[in-house]
Amino acid sequence: MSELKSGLFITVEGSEGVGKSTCIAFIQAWLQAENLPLVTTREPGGTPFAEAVRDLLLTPQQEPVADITELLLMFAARAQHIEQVIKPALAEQKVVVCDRFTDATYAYQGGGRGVDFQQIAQLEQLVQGALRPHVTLLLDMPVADALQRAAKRGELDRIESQTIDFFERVRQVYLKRAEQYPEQFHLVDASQPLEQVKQQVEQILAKVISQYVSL
Ligand code: Z5A
Repeated sequence: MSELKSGLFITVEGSEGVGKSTCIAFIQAWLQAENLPLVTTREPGGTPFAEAVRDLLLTPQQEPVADITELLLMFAARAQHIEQVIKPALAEQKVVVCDRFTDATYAYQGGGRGVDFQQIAQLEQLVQGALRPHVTLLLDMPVADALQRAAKRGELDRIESQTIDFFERVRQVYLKRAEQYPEQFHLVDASQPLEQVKQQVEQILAKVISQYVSL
C-alpha cells in the first residue's frame, strides 16, 4: 500500500445533478488502483446519527423549516461526522473523499436560501476549527442540463424541489468560491461525456496525489 505524508481531505461539490456520485466512483477506483488507504463518506450524513439528521433535512415536512434551523442541522450533522469519521481517518493518514462539505453550505444555505455568509463562517469556525478540505473537485455545468439529468432519477427530496433560480444562485456561489480559493478548488467540466469527465478527474488526482505520497 502507498503511504501518504499526511491525511488528505478531498471533497466533491456541485449543484444538483452534475454527476457527483458518478465522479466519486471514478475517484474511488483511481485511489484503490494506487493502493491508497481510503474512506468515502458524504454530507449531510456519514455516521448513523448524522444520517438520521440527513433524513430529517431531506424529507418533505408539513411545517415550514426555518433557514436557520436547516443551517444549524447541517452543522450539527457535520460536527458529529468530523469527530467520528473525518478527523480519525485523517489522523491515520488516509484519504477522505467526501460527497459535499461546508462549501455546499455556503452555496445552498448562503446562495440558495440567502443566509448571511458571516453566520456560516462563524459556525464553520466553531465546528471545524482549522479543518478545511485540502482539495475540492467542483463539477460545473449549466443548471438546466444538470436538473434534466437529476429528473431522470425520480422523486425529488425537500431541497431538490427548489426552483431553477435557487440552483442558479447555488452554482454562482460555488464558482465564486472557486475563484476565491484557487489552491483548494479544481474545476471539472461536468457537461462533457462520462469518459471525458473521468479523464479530467484522473488528471487532477494524479497531480494532487503526487504532492502527498512519500517516495
Ligand atoms: N446540502 C445542503 O443544502 N447543505 C449542505 O451543507 C450539504 C448538503 C452538505 C443532498 O445532497 C442535499 O443536501 C443536496 C444539497 C444539500 N440537495 N440538493 N439538491 P446529495 O449530494 O446527497 O444529493 P444530490 O445533490 O441530490 O446529488 P445529486 O447532485 O443530485 O446527484 P449527483 O451525485 O451529482 O449526480 P449522479 O447521481 O452522479 O448523476 C445524475 C444522473 O446523471 C445519473 O443518471 C448519471 O448516470 C448521469 N450522469 C452523470 N454524469 C454524466 C455525464 N457526464 N454525462 C451524462 N450523464 C451523466
